[in-house]
Amino acid sequence: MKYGFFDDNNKEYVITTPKTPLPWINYLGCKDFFTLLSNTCGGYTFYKDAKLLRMTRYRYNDTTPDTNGKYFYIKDGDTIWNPGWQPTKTELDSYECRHGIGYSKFTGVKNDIEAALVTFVPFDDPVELTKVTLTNKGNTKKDITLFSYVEWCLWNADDDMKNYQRNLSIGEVEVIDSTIYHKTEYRERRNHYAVYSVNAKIDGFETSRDEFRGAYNGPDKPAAVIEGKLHNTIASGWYPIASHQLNVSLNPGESKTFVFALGYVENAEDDKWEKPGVINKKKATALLSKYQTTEDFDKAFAALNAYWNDLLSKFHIESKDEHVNRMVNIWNQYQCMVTFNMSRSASYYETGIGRGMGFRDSCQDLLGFVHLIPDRARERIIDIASTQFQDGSAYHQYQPLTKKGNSDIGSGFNDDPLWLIAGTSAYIRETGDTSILNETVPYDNDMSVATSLMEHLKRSFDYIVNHKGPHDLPLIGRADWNDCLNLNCFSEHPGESFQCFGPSEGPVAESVFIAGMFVKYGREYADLCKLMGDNAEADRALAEVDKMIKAIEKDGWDGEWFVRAYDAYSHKVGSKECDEGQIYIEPQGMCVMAGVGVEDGNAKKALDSVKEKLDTKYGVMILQPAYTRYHLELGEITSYPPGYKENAGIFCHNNPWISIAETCIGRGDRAFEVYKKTCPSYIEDISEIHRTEPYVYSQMVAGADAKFHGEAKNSWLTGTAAWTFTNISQYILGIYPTLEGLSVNPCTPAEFGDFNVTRVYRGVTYNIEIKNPNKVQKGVASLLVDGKEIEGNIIPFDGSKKTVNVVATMK
Ligand code: BGC
Ligand code: IFM
Repeated sequence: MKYGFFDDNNKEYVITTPKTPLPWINYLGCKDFFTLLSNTCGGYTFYKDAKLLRMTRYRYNDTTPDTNGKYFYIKDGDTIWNPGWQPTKTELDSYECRHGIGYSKFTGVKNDIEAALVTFVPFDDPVELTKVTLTNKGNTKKDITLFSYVEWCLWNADDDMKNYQRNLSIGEVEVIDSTIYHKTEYRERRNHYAVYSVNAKIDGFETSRDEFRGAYNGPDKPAAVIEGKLHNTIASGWYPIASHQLNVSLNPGESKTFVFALGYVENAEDDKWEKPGVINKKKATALLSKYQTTEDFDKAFAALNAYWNDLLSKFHIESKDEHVNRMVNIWNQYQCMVTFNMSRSASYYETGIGRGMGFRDSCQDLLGFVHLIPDRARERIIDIASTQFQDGSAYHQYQPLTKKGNSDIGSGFNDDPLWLIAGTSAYIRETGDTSILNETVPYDNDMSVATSLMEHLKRSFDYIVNHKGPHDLPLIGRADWNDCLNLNCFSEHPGESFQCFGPSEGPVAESVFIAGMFVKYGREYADLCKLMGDNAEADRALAEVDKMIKAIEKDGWDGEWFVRAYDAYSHKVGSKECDEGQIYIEPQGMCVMAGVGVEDGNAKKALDSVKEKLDTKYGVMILQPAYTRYHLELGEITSYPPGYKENAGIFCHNNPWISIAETCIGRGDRAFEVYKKTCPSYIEDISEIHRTEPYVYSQMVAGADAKFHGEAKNSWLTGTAAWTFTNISQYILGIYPTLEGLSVNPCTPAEFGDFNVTRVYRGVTYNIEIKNPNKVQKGVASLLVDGKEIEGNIIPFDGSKKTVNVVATMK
């Protein structure tokens, strides 16, 4: 069952009922100012950091879900309603929500009044703009009242939820003409405030939530809206809000348009006060003056669309598969941008107050983002590397505003260092910009101990070399990619997941997954060394990689698949010797992607085992059989009920690893089968089972052991976005950036047919035509570059050209 449809021409998903199984959201904002916005107008806004600079309030675990947002109420006689249905939930005569790329549109109709909202964040200003157009579709004159509504968050979203004894006394607002200022905390050391304004003379305002709603009403029955009149109260403490009242008369067929602006303003220290105690509002006035008319709004909206069209044109496919076209050209790339911006901080499943930027997460997000805006990827790599420790290990997370490592979580996840190599290598393969390797980058943000980025990568590499266990495999530390595989955490408090009460790094527990990573990214590190002319270091690295391959072959192979790990007692994890958790997905994907077992047939065996033991119709599960009880020696992974999350859920993130691994052994049919199973567009028809948004990936789909097999959770902020884009664009479609130039080597299903890709690479546009006359799955018979046949798959980069025309014919 569907709750809407894709409108590919407009790059939108059109939701046709507000009653989606879960809130289906969109992200507004490209850089610093962000809004999460659901299909019923729920959500919140923040500047840079969802924890520290939260502008509007959201309510977690609320009994009526998703009832705080930026709402517009309309009072039409005795009827009060919202164009996005929530929070009054007055039945609408018609409803539509269009989530587009960086914007959303809502159209609600009730009793002949149509209210159309368009909302977005211009790409270069910290402001959310909403154009509200009210139209009288009937035959009689209408006198209605429009009310806006936002509830301010008192900036630090964490404190805002907990520190009532203080917070209920600190709220401060000011109203000048049609602009409502939220000034809470400005009087101390803060330098920022928020504004909510409309480009028309208002008929009233409200800044006290209790006045607006009535002390015991919910947002569905606000007393002032029912009364039809705001009380012009200036809030003092309690719960400050911002609401405008506009009385609107509409003749039959007439429309009126208003532009609302919700902005963030930051004053420099010496520019904070106009006179003692009076906030300097110059910047706010300047910001708002840019968006005073419908024309201003339309111009900024057109600029945003042009910006996105340009970004998305960097990779464009035309094939006969509409799902692939749509996901590759629009939604997958869009989600990559969102994950790049948010890491794992703010979604409808991440509160924005817990995790900030993940070290491994952000490094992986780069893989799907780097082709879009390489300069931002460059800056991000430096930020991430700046949180690394001198021994090569890393803070697991850092805060987006301060860019400092999060010491509450600390370090000890032994895969983290290698992801820095992965991200940097992807950046250099994309851009050819080796100057980044010479950048001076601090450790733990301390410039006095800075080195080149290249040295950071060496320390990443050597962290693994220097932390091996009894089988010469990498020590796992607190966990590897699988945060919940806590082999050194003998928790005395089993309920308290993720807290490592034992030693953070035991000398015994080892990870075959990190071993696979080391082979893959160790080779990429060696390639970078060679590129920088350090052949001796490259040889040393490759020798270490060889040792690791031998260790995997000796103790990381279980006969039919790769072992997952060794626990702190040196017992195998993910082996046929185990009662539960006999096979895990991660080492099968990572080791084969690294090329381990490809020659001797073990790769094929491992992937066949994955198909036989882990596959379901909704995707490949992370492990089987599911753990039915808590295992102290395995940690949090066994705390989940069978079929959920890391305990045998379908973790979408590592499905593309299997798909990529299949392309490494040339099985395009199977690679694509795996791709399809979790691909949102392919499963749109089962939205009632899947439940999360059909236009983006979710982190997890419940596995075969779960009660709700096929139900997804945790949409948007997942490494799945970057890895599926990497998989489809670089491995299945086969357009892979190497250090020397673009490689063309597709691995598609036999029936996929011919296709064309436009790829902007280092400023050059490649028009690539791929023909598959004999319906093979892999192998390029001839590669014509601007009419000339070349040897091999790599088109040597030539920056003097503007466009390059390529014809690849498969065998
Ligand atoms: C996992 C969660 C786990 C968390 C630990 C995440 O990466 O997906 O399942 O609870 O780490 O806090
Ligand atoms: O690898 C992690 C990631 O860092 C956060 N989400 C879950 C993954 C698997 O545990």
